[in-house]
Amino acid sequence: MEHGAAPVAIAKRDRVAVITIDQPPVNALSTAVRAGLLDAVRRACADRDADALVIACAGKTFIAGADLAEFERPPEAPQLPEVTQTIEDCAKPVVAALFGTALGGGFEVALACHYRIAAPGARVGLPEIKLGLLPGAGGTQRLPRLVGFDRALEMIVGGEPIAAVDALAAGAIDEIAGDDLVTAAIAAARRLAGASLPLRRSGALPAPAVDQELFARARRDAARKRRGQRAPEAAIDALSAAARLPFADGLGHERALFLELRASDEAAALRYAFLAEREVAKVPELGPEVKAREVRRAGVIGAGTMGAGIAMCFANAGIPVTLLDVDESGLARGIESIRRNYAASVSRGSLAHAAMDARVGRIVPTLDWNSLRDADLVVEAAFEDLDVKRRVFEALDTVAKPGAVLATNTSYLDVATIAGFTSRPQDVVGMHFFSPANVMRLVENVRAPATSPAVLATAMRVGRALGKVAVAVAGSDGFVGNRMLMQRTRETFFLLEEGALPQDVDRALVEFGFAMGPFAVADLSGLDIGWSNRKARAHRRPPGMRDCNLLDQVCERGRLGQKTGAGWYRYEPGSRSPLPDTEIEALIVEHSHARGIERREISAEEIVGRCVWSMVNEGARILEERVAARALDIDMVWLHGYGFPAWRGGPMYHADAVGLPVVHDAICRYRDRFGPDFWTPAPLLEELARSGGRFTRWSRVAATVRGPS
Ligand code: T1G
Repeated sequence: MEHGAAPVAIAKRDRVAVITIDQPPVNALSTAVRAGLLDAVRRACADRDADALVIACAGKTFIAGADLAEFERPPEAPQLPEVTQTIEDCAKPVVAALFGTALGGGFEVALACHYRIAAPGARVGLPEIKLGLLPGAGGTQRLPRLVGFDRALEMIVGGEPIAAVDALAAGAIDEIAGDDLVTAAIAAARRLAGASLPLRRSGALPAPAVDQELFARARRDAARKRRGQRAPEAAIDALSAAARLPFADGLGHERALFLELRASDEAAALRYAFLAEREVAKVPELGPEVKAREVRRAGVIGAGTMGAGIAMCFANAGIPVTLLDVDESGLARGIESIRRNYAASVSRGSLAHAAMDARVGRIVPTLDWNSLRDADLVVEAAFEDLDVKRRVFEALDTVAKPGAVLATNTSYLDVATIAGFTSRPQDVVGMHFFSPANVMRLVENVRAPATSPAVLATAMRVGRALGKVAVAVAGSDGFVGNRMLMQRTRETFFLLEEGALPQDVDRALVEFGFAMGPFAVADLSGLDIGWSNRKARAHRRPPGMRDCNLLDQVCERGRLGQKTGAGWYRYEPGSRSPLPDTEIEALIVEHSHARGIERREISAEEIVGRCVWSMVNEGARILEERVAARALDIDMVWLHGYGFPAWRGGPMYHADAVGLPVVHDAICRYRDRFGPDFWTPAPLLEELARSGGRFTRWSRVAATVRGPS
């Protein structure tokens, strides 16, 4: 589209007015697009030489929704409901030509049209819930009239787009086109104009009969799955209004709920998270001159849980991968776990059998190091021991081709040291995946001092190609995620010895919004991981510094979590539900007594405060030390790797939203109570709290994603 050109154009074909929106990158419904579309529809409706209208888009997708950039200011006229109502009321047939992703307001425009035709690969949906919103231009009123309330609840409260073929089966669209979508849309418009097909206005259709119990069930589900979030409840409210109220009243009810959510902190945080997920891919230090290397073939060393999961990531992305292990039975176990994983997806219906075969076919198991000769990138996922890493990278250095990127999946060891085991440290980078690697979306890409910009750029691009949220960080003990996690873990143990129990800490953090509490998560992944880490780090603890060894005591009793039937909780045979255990309570109370600690009632507020602010304070240090360049890098690590609630934006965004002076004061109170060892405010936090600054607006490079207003 020519710069400054109107984003909406009309062209007549065969007496059909074809209205084309052209607003890269995703034809978002900016004020200019809404105004242009409204004007075009009005003109075409009044045009004697046009018998029908087609609404189409140029570029890579049909309208992908409202323009999120406009949400920082009050809604401007014309508002979308005026546009959709004008389309629906048009006396001439209006056909929507859908391709790419017709989402949110874009799909609401389509629902207001009299006929929807889609390209075979199109996807349609109302994902507003993921942005803390609900459809605000008729989606909750028109969709159930087309697909029924069951499906409408699933699409709106679930927020997942559906494929064209499913949308056709559900009645959300009317036809799937062949190759030429716009021509097929014009043909449909002509048919409608020729009155050979009934003109259907979705708003005029009767709302299907529905048992209100359906909405009650949906509310219970939302309260369980989306605790603390307002949007799901509001969406269900709007849908139940569609069942009870006349169309126009339902629209009014929907709009009022939409405007309430539009102004909410939850929506602002989710918008930040959406834009930050895109911004995190743009690493400030990697200018356009830095070219990533091509990765057509990959290698993975180590067929254990992580290695097998990483190999699946490459296979899922269509990249052939050689999976090497030094142990034949280990390799066999790895391949077997991969097959089992895919078979489970096939039996759940989330993967076709043919796709499973194709993916398994892309993974080539081997015991022969020479098989890695052709790999453009190799990820090492061997046992977390420096000596093992040395042997692996020395061997890899002899077989990998020049220019290959050598990545290590270490989660705690120093990437620079590992790079030093090779003759090409500039080609070594950390790619820290999270377990299960084929599920967790986060990859921390760790640059060591010698890592070349092209190698970091390659790791970033591969991360995106694997469908991951790749975050560039610098080497540091625990990188970003684990470094902050260590602060929280420390506080959770101190809280136990001061008066809390595992279920108290977990309940408080779950109420705060985490999917699971730290003690339940530890039991799930196995306490021996944390225990061996504690032992490996014992020599680093300064003498006299407060330490709590409750984890050691629990593990020494053979309680390693779910896999041993007991850890911080006990588990009934075959059950994963954590049950408070009197044996653990007795152990903790005895421990406090032995330490001369008088146990006290600890509020959920204190539990959350100490767990979250200890992380935020460390996050400030991470920014000061350039381990992360921006607050959004830290927030994306925690949203996509550690289950921080997205509707709070991330730890750094959350601190900004609460107010840094408040956070600073809380940390000072903890310092005064527990001492400066762990609770000295980071200089950056002090400076920003004093100057009225914000983490999300602070970075050594200009901030591009706005924090809380
Ligand atoms: N508004 C503004 N910018 C947007 C945008 C939007 N809705 N969607 C994407 N972008 C930008 C994005 O930031 C990036 O910018 C570029 O487009 C490419 O995006 C009234 C209120 C469409 C599936 O939730 O899910 O309608 O980084 O990297 O992987 O009821 O973007 O290049 O500068 O993601 O190909 C509902 C959101 C809005 C859809 C494309 N709509 N978008 O994915 O590219 S609420 C959504 C997406 C609403 C109404 C309500 C995806 C995509 P930059 P990308 P992609």
